[in-house]
Amino acid sequence: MIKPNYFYLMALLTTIIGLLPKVVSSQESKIINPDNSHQYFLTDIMSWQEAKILAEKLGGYLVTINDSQENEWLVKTFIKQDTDFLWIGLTDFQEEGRFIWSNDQEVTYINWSEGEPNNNPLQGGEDFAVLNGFNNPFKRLVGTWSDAPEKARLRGIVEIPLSN
Ligand SMILES: [Ca+2]
Ligand SMILES: [Ca+2]
Repeated sequence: MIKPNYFYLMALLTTIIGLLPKVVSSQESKIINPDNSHQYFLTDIMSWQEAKILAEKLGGYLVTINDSQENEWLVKTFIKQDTDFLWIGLTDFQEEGRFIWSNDQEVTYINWSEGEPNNNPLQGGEDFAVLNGFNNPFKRLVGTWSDAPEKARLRGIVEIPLSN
């Protein structure tokens, strides 16, 4: 069942949460993926664009998922029972229907949910990809991807390659 007001409600809730003092920064808990030795962490709740800018400031990028192994590791590591969606680096913001990684890496693997990306017109279009968690309201399979609207406020997955 489609809930068109979901993202609006999430944005409202996020605004309220944003007014509360932050106790712990999620940036403090970076995790290393043994397959590629890259560091990953979750941002606080924010827009895709804000998460992208934060990732780049920290020497990384919004996660690029290059194969099924990386996708599975991300699910195992970052998806909890209450996770709805997490931002990933894929976007068709520049050209509708042509999804690219925001750091210009080649798209070598995709894992869209059935029926996605749908650029949902009820959301005013959708140009920013998410990794679906257990609590996603559209009942997408956990670990598959959907496109979501710019107005959504979510945590994002940042990937930082080794610097040495
Ligand atoms: Ca789109
Ligand atoms: Ca969608």
